[in-house]
Amino acid sequence: MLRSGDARALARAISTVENRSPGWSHLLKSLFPHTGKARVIGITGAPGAGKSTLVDQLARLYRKQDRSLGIIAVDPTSPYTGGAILGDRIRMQDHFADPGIYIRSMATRGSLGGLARTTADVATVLDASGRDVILIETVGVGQDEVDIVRLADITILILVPGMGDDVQTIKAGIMEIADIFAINKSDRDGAERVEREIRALQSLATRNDGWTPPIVKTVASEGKGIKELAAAVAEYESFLQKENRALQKSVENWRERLVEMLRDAMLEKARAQLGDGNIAELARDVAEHKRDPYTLVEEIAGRAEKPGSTPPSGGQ
Ligand SMILES: Nc1nc2c(ncn2[C@@H]2O[C@H](COP(=O)(O)OP(=O)(O)OP(=O)(O)O)[C@@H](O)[C@H]2O)c(=O)[nH]1
Ligand SMILES: [Mg+2]
Repeated sequence: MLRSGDARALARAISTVENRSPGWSHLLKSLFPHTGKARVIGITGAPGAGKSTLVDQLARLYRKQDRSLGIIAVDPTSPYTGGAILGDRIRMQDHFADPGIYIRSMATRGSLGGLARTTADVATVLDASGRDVILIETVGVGQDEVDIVRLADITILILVPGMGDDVQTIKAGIMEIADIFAINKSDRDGAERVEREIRALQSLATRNDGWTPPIVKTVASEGKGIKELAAAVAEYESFLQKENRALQKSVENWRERLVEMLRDAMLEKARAQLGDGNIAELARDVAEHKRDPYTLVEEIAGRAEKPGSTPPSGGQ
């Protein structure tokens, strides 16, 4: 059902992994062999940069090429634009009647298992359902967002003119992650300046893979520059196809994600050993110097390895 692209089956599967309902891990295990075919495009940028508008335009273009889409909007409610989800809904309403597009908003910060992991799992479900392209919209600021970007085969970083020294303040990490720059709201003054700043930064450091991220000017609200942006995406796609780069990138992404998944799993085991009350008790012991934290952590980690063991007791 899911793999035939049925929208209701898809919604059910996504809810299952999102809420960690019974069977979620079995579901993901059975879906994984059917993944890896979708092209995952991350679209990131400051609140209000025009991410949703751009996603909407890209979606339109890809639909014209008869490619099916999954769209994940990660945490679109920012403190700056409170009504963003509603706005997104209205804007994307055109697509609602189109079974070739499935849109999911993930609005809860600190959702079960962490935002990045849940987003990864939702993307897995969409991929297995046979979507050709998955667009992930995320505000590019925190660590979670950087992690989400790691899911993507291709990352588009949106900058807008008139944000002063925006480019300088963008974290180096985010800058490195951008495969393509879009200067949106290019109908405003200052687009050239932003472009010059990006070029200046690019001249300072070359990427290991030798790719120089192209810079595309867009006016998403008017649909301008979208074709050029899609062309830049296609160009990067063909760059990735050469010399096994797609696989290399995927290996790098999985290295991070595996560590992340392991950390979560280990922590869950340790937590199960402890219980919430107990950790407060132990924290008190350490604060009062009744115990040293190094031995304590070794003990807990050791116990988590052996199922059925008892949690360490509080101090005397
Ligand atoms: N002038 C101008 N306005 C634009 C352009 N693109 C988007 N906008 C407007 O900018 C506002 C924010 O656009 P969104 O697409 O919601 O931005 P966003 O980055 O998704 O916002 P959040 O999800 O809240 O972070 C909307 O009012 C858009 O109509 C553009 O190219 N030029
Ligand atoms: Mg948005």
